Amino acid sequence: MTTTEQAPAAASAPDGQGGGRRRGRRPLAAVAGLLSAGVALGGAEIVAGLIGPQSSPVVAVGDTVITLVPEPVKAFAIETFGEDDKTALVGGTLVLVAVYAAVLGVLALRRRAVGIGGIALFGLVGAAAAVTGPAGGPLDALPALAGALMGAAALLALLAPLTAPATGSPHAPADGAPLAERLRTALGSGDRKGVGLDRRRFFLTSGAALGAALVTGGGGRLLLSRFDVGGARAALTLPAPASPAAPLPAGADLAERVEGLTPLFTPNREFYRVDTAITVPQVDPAEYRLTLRGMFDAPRTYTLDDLLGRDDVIERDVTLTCVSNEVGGRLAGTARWLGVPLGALLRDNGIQPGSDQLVCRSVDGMTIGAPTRSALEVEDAMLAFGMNGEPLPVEHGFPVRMLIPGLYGYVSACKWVTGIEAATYDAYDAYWTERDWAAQAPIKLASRIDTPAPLRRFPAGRRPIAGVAWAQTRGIGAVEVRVDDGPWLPAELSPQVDADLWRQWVLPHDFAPGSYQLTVRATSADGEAQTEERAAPFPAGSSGLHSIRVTAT
Ligand SMILES: Nc1nc2c(c(=O)[nH]1)N[C@H]1C(S)=C(S)[C@@H](COP(=O)(O)O)O[C@H]1N2
Ligand SMILES: [Mo]
Repeated sequence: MTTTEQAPAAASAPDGQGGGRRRGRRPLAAVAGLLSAGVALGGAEIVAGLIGPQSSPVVAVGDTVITLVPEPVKAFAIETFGEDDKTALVGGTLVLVAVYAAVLGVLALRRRAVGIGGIALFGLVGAAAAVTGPAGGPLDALPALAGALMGAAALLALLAPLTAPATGSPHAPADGAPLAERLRTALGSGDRKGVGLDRRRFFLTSGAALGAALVTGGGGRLLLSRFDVGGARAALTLPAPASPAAPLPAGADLAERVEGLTPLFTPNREFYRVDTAITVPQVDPAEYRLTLRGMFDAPRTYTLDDLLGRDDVIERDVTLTCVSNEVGGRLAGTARWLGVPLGALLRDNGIQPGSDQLVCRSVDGMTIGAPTRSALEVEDAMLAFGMNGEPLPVEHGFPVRMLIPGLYGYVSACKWVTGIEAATYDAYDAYWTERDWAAQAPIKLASRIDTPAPLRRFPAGRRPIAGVAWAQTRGIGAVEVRVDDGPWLPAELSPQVDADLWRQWVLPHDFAPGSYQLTVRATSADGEAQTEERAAPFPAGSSGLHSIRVTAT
């Protein structure tokens, strides 16, 4: 494309010094760029609202970015922002988009083609991300493309008042003029005062663009909310377990008497969440299918009712842990889960002995590779549909997720699971394996101090040191605490009811005024002592003792 219109004065004053009436055009052009991006995003959202959530370029691009960002960046994001990693990613992406749009606006002031080209590129990236997404189809290109068109139109309309021809240059492009110029002229053919900068018209157009962006964006979100499955989830009735969880003795939860100690069960709303989904996948329970394939004699497909209606439903207390959990970290939680025993279901379908890996697929395209052997042999491995007495929360995998006690979530706990393929490790690398995390990863024995908090100052006197420790499938045998270089002192433990459930520990201690280093270590019920050796979460989970400094005053 060729250069489009340029006001004569501006041509000789490339830095915007073309006289008072034109001063401040660049900031306005940047605003024009921003508003055009808003119109593009809003326009895309409202079209996506008609087609479906998978077609929203905003979401699709975010998901693609998550898939593409290198592991160290992802690890940094999870470490730094924790649960808010996705908010941070969306925020960061929006900042980038804003900078891109503002720069485009300024460039387009002089060369419309650059602006239009930049927006087209923006649209193509969005369309490509949506079409190639896990639930994407050709139709899903529409929102991004429509949004780009609207954004381009907005840009031309917004720039027109900034580059109205100077006095004595009646503007009438010939039929052969570049398309962008003719479009611009058509869109910007308002009152021409013969000055280079028509602020009034710019602000009117800006107001219209902002309104359009907000209305289409909000409307799109509203339309998309009809895909939410919260209502269907609330309407779901869970079956009673054929095999209930082991009963907990009264007073089992030490947090009832120790302030600051993690409760035995993590409320669903506080349960940590780690996944790569920008928007939480919405799976309609009526449409839900779990398809088994691969190395089975007679693989079946199950509806949710098939699973809910089985007569072997189990209820178990299991602590789930993320491989990204640092020593002393919070990426672990406990729930009472309800579901179908995984081993029984696999055997029902005639799982073949040659399979050593189950490739679990979720609606969002995630693949999680779990060891077939653990799925068959770990007691309490299950396909869960209930969590702490409720249907699985949507963000924790509604309607069905997998759980294999003793394995980190990334190699066992596939959320929104819709496919289980019996395969081999040789034949397939799952998502995290491709990113160099260990293909197999048992949860490491760990203990954590919850109270006092690190670096806390508190009045001298007697107070409890307390926390949690876990060694799923084996159970915790003992927890000991050391104050500075003193002896290891045994802590009191919450009752052992299920080896897959963490144990709380508490040790009251008399603190004289001073500064102390507190360290905790656990021993599993089968006699393994927690290692002092430090390991980072990558590639197979952190290790080392949790040690904190506190001050009694
Ligand atoms: N579909 C899907 N399932 C997933 C993940 C994911 O990104 N997508 N993350 C896994 C990881 S790394 C962990 S630690 C657990 C976390 O489960 P939670 O979010 O319910 O705590 O889910 C696992 N299942
Ligand atoms: Mo994880």
